[in-house]
Amino acid sequence: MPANVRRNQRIATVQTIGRLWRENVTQGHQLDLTGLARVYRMLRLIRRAEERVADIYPSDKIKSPVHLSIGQESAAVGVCDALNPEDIVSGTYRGHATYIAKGGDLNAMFAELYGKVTGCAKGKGGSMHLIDMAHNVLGTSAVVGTTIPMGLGVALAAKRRNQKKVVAVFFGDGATEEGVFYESLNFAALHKLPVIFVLENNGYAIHEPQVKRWATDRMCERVETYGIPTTLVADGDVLAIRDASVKYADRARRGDGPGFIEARIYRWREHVGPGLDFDQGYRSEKEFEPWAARDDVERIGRMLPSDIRAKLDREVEADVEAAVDFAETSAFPQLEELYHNVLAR
Ligand SMILES: Cc1ncc(C[n+]2csc(CCOP(=O)(O)OP(=O)(O)O)c2C)c(N)n1
Ligand SMILES: [Mg+2]
Repeated sequence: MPANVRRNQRIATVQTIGRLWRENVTQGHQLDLTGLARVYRMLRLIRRAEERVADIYPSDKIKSPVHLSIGQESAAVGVCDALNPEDIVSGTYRGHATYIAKGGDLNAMFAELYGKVTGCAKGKGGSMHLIDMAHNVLGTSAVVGTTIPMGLGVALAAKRRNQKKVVAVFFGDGATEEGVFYESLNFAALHKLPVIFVLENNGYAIHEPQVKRWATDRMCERVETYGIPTTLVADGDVLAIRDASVKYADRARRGDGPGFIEARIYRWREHVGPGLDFDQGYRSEKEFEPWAARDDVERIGRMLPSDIRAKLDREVEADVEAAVDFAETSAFPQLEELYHNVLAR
């Protein structure tokens, strides 16, 4: 092929990708008042639950390390609000938000963090290993990237059984550097699996910024080449994330295969632990300011009539305090629990 034809083809490809890219930048969408109230309540519940975790943490009553999603709630809430109860989520060690947004039992989550026998993993898993199969929360994992293929396996089973279930697979920007991420994209696209890939892009893998790890930040373009439609939500808008999730859940249920959402969001607290870490030198408070100013918990809260918002806030406080009480008053596991639900050869 002559060089000028090859060059023109290359330009056409770049232009097509550019157009797709622009179309995928969503603008934010409307919900009725009931829907807004539901979304706000969930955002607020996750925020307050994690703020309580952060308060309690220094007392050493919480026995496991905690990776908080404070500031990142919109990804889990936007996606899970678009799912049905029988749909499934596969999440990461930064999984409190995913677990709560999918309807995971809050009492059992707090009890798990306290290491109590009433915890969702009987006190043996801690914060990074939340599970609630009654609400279709698959077990989360500390091993980066692993819950992507696990989610795909469940999606493959659901498809073979013709169950019309959708699996939302959550992962961080660091997880996209694992080879299994790309294998999973290809496998899901090839077999038209009912998956929503949800990249929670907070710009960091521990302390390493994305600019030092990725040659370009155009992840959606890369994913499009697998034949998967994508949506970039560059400001983490919960309503735009919800809208994309509705679209991809419908598509997946029709049998047309996976969709991909990149939600750019910001982790407000340290990578692991309850504190702020702007004194660590790897990121600046200035970078955080615009994210704090457009906090979705506040933004969505302001869309509600103040009496409705106040009532929801009271309910949330009661739910969180009940969960803390439940954890505090539950028993630790008996010693023999060490031998239950353990695989040994
Ligand atoms: C396979 C594997 N490699 C490395 C680690 C160490 N590790 C723990 S968290 C993390 C960063 C992951 O970053 P990202 O996926 O962006 O998630 P985030 O913590 O930002 O939510 C790494 C490398 C791990 N747990 N598992
Ligand atoms: Mg990250």
